[in-house]
Amino acid sequence: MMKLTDRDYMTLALQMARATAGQTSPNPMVGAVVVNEGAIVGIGAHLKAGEPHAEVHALRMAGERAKGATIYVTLEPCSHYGRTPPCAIAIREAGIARVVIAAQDPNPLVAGRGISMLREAGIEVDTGVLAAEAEKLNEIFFHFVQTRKPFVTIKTASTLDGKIATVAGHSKWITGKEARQQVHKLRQQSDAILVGVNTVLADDPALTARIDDQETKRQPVRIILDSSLRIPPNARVLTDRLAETWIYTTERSSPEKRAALEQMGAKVLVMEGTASVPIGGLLTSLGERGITSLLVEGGSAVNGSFLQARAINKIVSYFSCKLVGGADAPTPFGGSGLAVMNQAVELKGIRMEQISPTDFCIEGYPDW
Ligand code: AOF
Ligand code: ZN
Repeated sequence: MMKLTDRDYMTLALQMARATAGQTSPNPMVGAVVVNEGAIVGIGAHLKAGEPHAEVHALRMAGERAKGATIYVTLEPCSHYGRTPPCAIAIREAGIARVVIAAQDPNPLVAGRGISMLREAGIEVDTGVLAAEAEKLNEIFFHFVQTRKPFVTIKTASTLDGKIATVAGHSKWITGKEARQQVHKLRQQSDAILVGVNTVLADDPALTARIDDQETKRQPVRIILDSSLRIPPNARVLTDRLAETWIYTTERSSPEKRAALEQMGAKVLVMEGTASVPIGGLLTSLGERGITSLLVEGGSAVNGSFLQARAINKIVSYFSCKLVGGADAPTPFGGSGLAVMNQAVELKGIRMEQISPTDFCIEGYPDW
């Protein structure tokens, strides 16, 4: 049989980690593989926050065969007592001889301590195998654990001529079924999803994650920006009870309306000393409430304010090859815009995919 390399085993560990997308927040996705004399004797993934870490599942499966074995882990084994005891100790106690790690854990509680604990125990440690892949996989966790603010993804869907609706305000549908299905997967993998009240007034969206028309088990929190509380009481996000709804408002809104909305089960958060909800303060508040990822679905004004605040980590843009024209038809990013092209925000790490015969997706990371 062909001998597998460190990269091959790490690829397997990364695949298991990737398969848990949308179920581990606020924890990272992590996979582990235990190999003894060329045989895989244990595999595991971290399935859910509060449950055992990937290494523990893999070591339990390996049992006695972990002695003298190599463990491949996509993230540095932890060194702290969190909801579970340190994986570095579990690895030492299991008699593992060598640990191969993809990425270092940026969690300030770990940050290299897991690696030094293992080395102090006389275990051989190699790091950096497929590190870039492992860091990209956990881009949300890496961002949140270092900033305590959610990783912000702006999703847009426009016609080839850059419109998100017609001049008459029609927007159903710009992209086809395949692209819309991808968006539901994005929603399902986000802790929260955000729109402005204008989108609620115009479309009355449910803002839930649906796969094959079925609401998924885990639903993102629905965040509405509504500085004067114009949201109508019969809006779906208030009446359907399919997910939590948090409304960010300002002192301009009436206390009676706030009370009525809370009565309906919504959470109303009032930002003080400001006429509109400030994006920086919003992100701090969401981070404090444990939201690690935020999917912004616009419209134009809301997206424009995230752009103005330079508060975008990733853009996922769908384009459908059709034209609607119209000088007044809205585009994905409103606001005052830039005057000079050489000030444009460029994206890096671009990925492009054709989703269907007519639809494309381009994603990238603003280089602020
Ligand atoms: C690992 N393996 O599979 C995961 C790790 O609250 P706890 O005890 O689950 O700890 C969560 C932290 O542990 C998390 O923030 C991250 O630093 C690390 N996650 N570490 O060794 C794993 N999921
Ligand atoms: Zn751990």
